[in-house]
Amino acid sequence: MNTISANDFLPVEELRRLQLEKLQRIVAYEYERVALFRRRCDERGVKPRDIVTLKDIAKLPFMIKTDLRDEYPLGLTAAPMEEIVRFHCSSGTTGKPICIPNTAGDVEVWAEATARCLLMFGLSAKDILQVTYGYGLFTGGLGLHYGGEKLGCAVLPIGGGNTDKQLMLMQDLGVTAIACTPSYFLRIMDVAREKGIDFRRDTKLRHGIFGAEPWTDEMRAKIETTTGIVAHDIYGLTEVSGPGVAGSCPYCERETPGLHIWEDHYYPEIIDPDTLEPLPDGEAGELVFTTLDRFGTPMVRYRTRDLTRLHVERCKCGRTARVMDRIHARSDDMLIIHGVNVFPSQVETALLSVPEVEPHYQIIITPTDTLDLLEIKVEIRSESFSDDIRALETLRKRVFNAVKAIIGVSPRITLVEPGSLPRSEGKIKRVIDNRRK
Ligand code: DLL
Repeated sequence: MNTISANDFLPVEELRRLQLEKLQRIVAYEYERVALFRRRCDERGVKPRDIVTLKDIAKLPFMIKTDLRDEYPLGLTAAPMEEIVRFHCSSGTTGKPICIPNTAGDVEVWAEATARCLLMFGLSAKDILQVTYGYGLFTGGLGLHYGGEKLGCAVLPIGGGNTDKQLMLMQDLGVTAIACTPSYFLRIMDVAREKGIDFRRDTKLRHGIFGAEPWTDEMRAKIETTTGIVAHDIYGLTEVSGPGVAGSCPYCERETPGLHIWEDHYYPEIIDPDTLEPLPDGEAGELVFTTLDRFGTPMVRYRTRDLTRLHVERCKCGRTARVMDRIHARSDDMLIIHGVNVFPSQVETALLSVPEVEPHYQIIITPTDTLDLLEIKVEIRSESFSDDIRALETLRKRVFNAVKAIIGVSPRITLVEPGSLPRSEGKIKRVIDNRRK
């Protein structure tokens, strides 16, 4: 057994004991250092000493994304700045991002969790790992980078874009594994086809490490049959660390392989998103995490909004970490486009910054063979409506820039006549996501 994965196989009782110890430690730490958490615990009349069993976690308050936005930038930071070594950020529900400071220990635990995924996928120090996730505030690039290095892989930190160069280096260096969003890999497959590159014949690629956005079993099958690689699913979120919180088990005998959650670091619960009551293993609901080993910004009962189910039965591979279903849906309105988290409210904020357009708009996402198309239809104000094509094109570009600056994804902007978009007397349907059909 590799020392990185020693905790994968802990007997269940030992794992539960370890989790309880760590839970008690992190709750006491958070209570002492984070005012919002302390206030919410006090309002419920719960003290750290009330956490006597793992079930007592249900006494604690939840955290949600808007808490991170409201406490932006550092209100939930528990460690002093001299212990913080890195910030990561992710989209908030409006223009401001959420900000997660990490200590050196947090980065180390996260690298270990990601390395455990890679090891389970079948990678080793012999592999060359091309990291095509974005480097920077997004956790994908640096997360896979540190995880790959921890396992001893030779990491190629190329980041996203420049598909020709991706393929050239993949071939020249004999890359054996690539980590990127599944949608970007489809783009790589397309460019390879145009260039006459056959993955089986012309590359050494064997593993794809895909995540950051939902992807279907059909897409997995298409990738595997076209390229001959094994497509692994890696899951995670910025608030809890980044990629590597869970990974799909290649030994799983289900048709759709489940993902082991590294529960010695990230304690999972499933709750009913309406009643907020905990649900037993086997029932579908919203995934909630408590970070057991993070000290920069610990999260206690963080509501991910991702919908899934924890399996009742243990996995055949012998790992005791519980398994969850792949994530296909969320309980909020967050959209993931090209791996980037986008809230409709951000689009609205951007549109409202352009005085010539009305706050009547529609967001339409359409799958294509490669990257999904994000179209925003927006009505022009009647005073600004004209037949002057040049003026309209200038306005379209301004709207494009305003939206791109906030959401970070390039939309196709379609300006439409005043009054032409549907109106509603009830709840208006602004998002048409054709990927869900
Ligand atoms: O997407 C971290 C990540 C990077 C995961 C690279 C995997 C690979 P955020 O930007 O904070 O972090 O977005 C987190 O993305 O709550 C899910 O809704 C979605 N998501 C992440 N991984 C998967 C996956 C990164 N494998 C949000 N399948 C999460 C489905 C995923 N959805």
